[in-house]
Amino acid sequence: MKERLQKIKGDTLEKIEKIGDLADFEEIRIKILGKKGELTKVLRGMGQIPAEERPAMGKLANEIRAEIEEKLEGKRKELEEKIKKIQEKKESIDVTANPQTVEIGHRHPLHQTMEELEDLFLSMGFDIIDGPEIETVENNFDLLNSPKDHPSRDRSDTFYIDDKTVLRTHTSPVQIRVMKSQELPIRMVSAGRTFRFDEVDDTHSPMFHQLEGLVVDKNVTMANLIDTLDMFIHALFGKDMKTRYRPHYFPFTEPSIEVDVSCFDCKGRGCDACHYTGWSMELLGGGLVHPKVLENCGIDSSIYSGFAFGLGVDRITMVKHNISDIRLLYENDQRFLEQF
Ligand code: FA5
Repeated sequence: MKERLQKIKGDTLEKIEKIGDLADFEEIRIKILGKKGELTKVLRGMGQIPAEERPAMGKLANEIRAEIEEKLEGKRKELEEKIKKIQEKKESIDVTANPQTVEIGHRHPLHQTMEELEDLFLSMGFDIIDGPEIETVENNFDLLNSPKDHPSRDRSDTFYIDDKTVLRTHTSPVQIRVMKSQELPIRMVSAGRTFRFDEVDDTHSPMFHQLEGLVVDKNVTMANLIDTLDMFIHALFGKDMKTRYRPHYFPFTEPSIEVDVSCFDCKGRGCDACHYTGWSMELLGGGLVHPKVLENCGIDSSIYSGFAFGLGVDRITMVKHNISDIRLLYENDQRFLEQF
C-alpha cells in the first residue's frame, strides 16, 4: 500500500509539472482525485488493510492527497495568470502604432453643383421643392401644353413605364405640381434627375440633371427672368462671364429663350473647344409661363404672369470645372472624381 501511494504521488507530481492548459489540468485532477480517481480508490480501500496498519496508512494517504491538492492549486493559479496575460495583450491598444488612414470621400461634383445652385437660389428668396422622377404623362406633357404630336413625346425620345406614366423628361412637371397645390405668389427651384432616349456623346447622357425655376406673381416680365439668370450666372461663374439670350421655342413658355455663356477655355475669344464661336454649349432654356399652362393649373392669366427656366446641371458642372466630356461624370473613376 505504502509503495502504491508513493508511486501515485511521484507520477502525479511529475504530470502536474507538465500541465500546459486548463483542459490538461482538469483531466489530471479527475484521474487522481475524482470519484473514480486513483487516490480516491486507494482511500476507499483502507478498510481492507490490517487494522494496526490503518492509522499510519491513512495519515500517509491524507498527506499525499494534501500535497497533490496543494500542487494542483499552485498550477491552477499559474495557468490563470498565464491566460490573463494573453487576454490583456490581446485587448491592449498600442498608442504608438501607426494609425490606419481612413479615406474620406466627398460629394459627387454633380451634387456639389446642385447644392451650390440651391444655396444661391435660396439666398435669392426661392423655396426648394422636390419632385418625383416617375411622372404622369399629363404633368410631363399635357398640362405643359406639349401637343400629342410633339416629338419629345415620341417613344424613341421618352422612357415610358405605361401609357400614362413616364420617367420625367425634364423637371418642368414640378411647375405643374407646385402651381396646382401652392398659394400665390410662387418662387421655387427644384433639382433632380431627368431621363431621355438621347444618344450618348460628349454633351448628352440618357440620364442627366436639371434645375427648374418658377416665379408666378403679378407683373412678372422677361426683364425679371433675364435679371435673375444674369445674377445667378455671375454669382456662379464670376462677373466677367458674358451671357447670350437666343430666341427659342418651348410649348410651355411664350416667349421662350435659350441661354449660352462665354467659352470657359478662351473667355469668348474663340478656340478649338468652342469651335471658334466664343460661346459654350447650350446651358439652359426659359421663358414666360404660357398663359394656357397657368390656366391649366387654375391660375387666372389675366391677373398673374410668371417666368420659368430649366438649367442643365451636368453642363453647368462641365463649364465650371472645364470638363470636356459628360461621360466622365458617370464613369465613377476615382482618379477623376477626387479632383473636385
Ligand atoms: C427643357 O428641358 C425645358 N424643360 C427647359 C425649360 C424649363 C424651358 C422651363 C422653359 C421653361 P431642354 O430640352 O433644352 O429644355 O433642356 C434644358 C437643358 O438640359 C439644356 O439646356 C441642357 O443643358 C440640358 N440637357 C438636355 N438634354 C440633355 C442631355 N441628354 N444630357 C445632358 N444635358 C441635357
